Amino acid sequence: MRDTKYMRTALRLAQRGIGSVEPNPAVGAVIVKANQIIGRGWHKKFGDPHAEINAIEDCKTLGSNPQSAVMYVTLEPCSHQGKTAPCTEAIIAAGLTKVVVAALDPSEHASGKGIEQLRNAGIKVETGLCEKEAKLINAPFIKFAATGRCWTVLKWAQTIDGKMAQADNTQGHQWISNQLSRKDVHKLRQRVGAILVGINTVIADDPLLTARPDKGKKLIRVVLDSNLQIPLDCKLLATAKEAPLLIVASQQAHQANPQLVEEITQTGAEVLVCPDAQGQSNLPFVLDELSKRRIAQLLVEGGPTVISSFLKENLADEICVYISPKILGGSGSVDISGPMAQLTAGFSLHHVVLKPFGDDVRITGLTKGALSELGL
Ligand code: AOF
Ligand code: ZN
Repeated sequence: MRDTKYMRTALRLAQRGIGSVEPNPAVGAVIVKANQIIGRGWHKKFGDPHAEINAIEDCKTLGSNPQSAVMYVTLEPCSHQGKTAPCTEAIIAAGLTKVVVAALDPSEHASGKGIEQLRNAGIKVETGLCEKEAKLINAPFIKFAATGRCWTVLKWAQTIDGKMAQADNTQGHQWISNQLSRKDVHKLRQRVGAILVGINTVIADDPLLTARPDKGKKLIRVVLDSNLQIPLDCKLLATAKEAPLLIVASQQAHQANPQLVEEITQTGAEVLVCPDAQGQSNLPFVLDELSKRRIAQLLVEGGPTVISSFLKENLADEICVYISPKILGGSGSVDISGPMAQLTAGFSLHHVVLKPFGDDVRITGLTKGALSELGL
């Protein structure tokens, strides 16, 4: 019982890093001696010291000695020299006698090596406590480390009657979700390495697709634009030198429009040519390409056709929907239920979390495919 309580504390600490540590994992650690927590730590920011190091440092700051204490850590400690020195060495040097680990790290540089090193040094290691919770916190990291394929999140906002926009947009852009929900979307953008939309979204909304406020994160902005219809005066192209932009075009459109390709490239954007898919979807190619570029997490922000394609092809891991308590009826347009009707079989989400944002409600959940990738 006590063990679980300490690990849950470490899990809560880990969560503080979400949005700042990616593509690395969010990790938490607590150090316990004589039934007292004597040090706490978590990984705060990409490139900064790991959770274990911060917990050992915290003991020192608080004037306690970690010698003969037990560490509860949410992920297997690293044993490799990365941006920081191996945590296993620090754990051994601090004189801890036991380490309780929630989830193993499936990365090539880890996968059991950290645990082996601790055991070889005579430290008792237990694994698997709160493993499910630990895997869920770091689901994108675990999938990417284990499979080399990026975790895909589909996000959209809709009214109760499934509308994603106002029919009349002569007044400029009118939002479906409220300001609190939109702020939350920017937190989600901080988590991911790339963000993807279809060309219709670019034409209708002229989005910027950056994470705001700017914390220095350079998301790759991806536009599915088979026929190269991107307006040359759009905000995405205007900012292509400041934030990476990838325009995904068909081979045919690329060959037929050399001048246009040149103009797009001149802005600083990259045109990625999809090999002729013979009428098949090009999404697997795009996901492969992003994974090759070490993108561990992709956010798909629509519109409805693109979202439905990811679902139809079983390429989504996580779904995040903001529902606004409105019924737009005839004054709404862009109906999510239209393209969704092409899904031959329905399905339910797993590990669902509901969260209110003012009057809006956010529903998040994982697909069955995601669960099997995580071994849950
Ligand atoms: C983290 N934070 O608290 C732990 C990690 O590039 P580095 O040196 O920061 O090492 C990153 C790897 O270290 C990461 O992929 C994971 O395997 C391991 N553990 N990483 O960022 C942490 N404990
Ligand atoms: Zn480490």
